[in-house]
Amino acid sequence: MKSGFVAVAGRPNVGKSTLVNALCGGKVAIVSDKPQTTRRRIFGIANGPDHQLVLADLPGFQRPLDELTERMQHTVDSAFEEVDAVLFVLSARERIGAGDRFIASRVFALGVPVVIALNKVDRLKAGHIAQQMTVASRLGPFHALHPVSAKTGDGMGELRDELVGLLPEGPLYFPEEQRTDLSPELQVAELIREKALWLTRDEVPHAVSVEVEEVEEKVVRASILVETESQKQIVVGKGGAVVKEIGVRARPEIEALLGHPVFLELKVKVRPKWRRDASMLERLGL
Ligand SMILES: Nc1nc2c(ncn2[C@@H]2O[C@H](COP(=O)(O)OP(=O)(O)O)[C@@H](O)[C@H]2O)c(=O)[nH]1
Ligand SMILES: [Mg+2]
Repeated sequence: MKSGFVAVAGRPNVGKSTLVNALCGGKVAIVSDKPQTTRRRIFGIANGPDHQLVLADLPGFQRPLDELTERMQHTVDSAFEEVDAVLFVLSARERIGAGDRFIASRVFALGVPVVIALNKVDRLKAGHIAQQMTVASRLGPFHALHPVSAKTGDGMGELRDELVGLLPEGPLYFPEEQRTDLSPELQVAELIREKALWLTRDEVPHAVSVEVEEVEEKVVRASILVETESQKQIVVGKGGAVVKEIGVRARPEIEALLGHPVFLELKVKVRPKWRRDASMLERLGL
């Protein structure tokens, strides 16, 4: 039995969470086109007949701006302390530049094998992919470099085999049927937040958090927290249209997660400066 931990690093939006989901064969981490979607460390667990690969999906490296981002950066730093390998994700669709080199300087200093995944190669021309692979290969002494598409699944089998090959002999860290370390309540909260992220923009996504109050047999009660009255108006929408749409999109996924139908009761609440409030962050599990 081979088992171990692999930290996932890379700039915001390169597809880290999408990759973790693809490797785990199901949704463990929420995905959006907004930066800072991933706020906490999430373990995605990929089980095979002879292995357990635990992937740590992480917030992006960033300069801390407030208590929330400070905690996020601490999460990232401590996650790298004891891993068997790093999966360094790049986007083939964007220029590989200073942001990637900054992360490279950190991951190549860890002293564990670094596997580079050049993601988002779907619909890119072979020449363009080759060019990006050359640029990627200059980032540091990588162990392997895989062009992949987390979206189409292209190259993912090879990437998974590569990572499993780097794991030591070890025990099962999680029960085989478990795909993430998040509690059902936190998974529900994340699913709701994902829908809120897709339906809002500008500063609103950064100001949104979700607190699940109750997961009962038939009812899930949750609050969407924002920082100001005007953000609340946006998230509620005209005649409640936006919060309703969040519910319409989140409910089927919550039902799939819990395995039964539920009534989803969503409220939108103003919690001024929750991102700077240590006790609020504790309550949200951040
Ligand atoms: N075309 C394409 N888009 C992708 C791929 N992987 C992720 N994305 C998109 O990139 C955006 C950011 O993905 P996400 O996983 O949240 O990135 P993260 O911030 O690195 O975790 C989302 O809109 C994804 O749908 C891919 O392989 N191909
Ligand atoms: Mg993410």
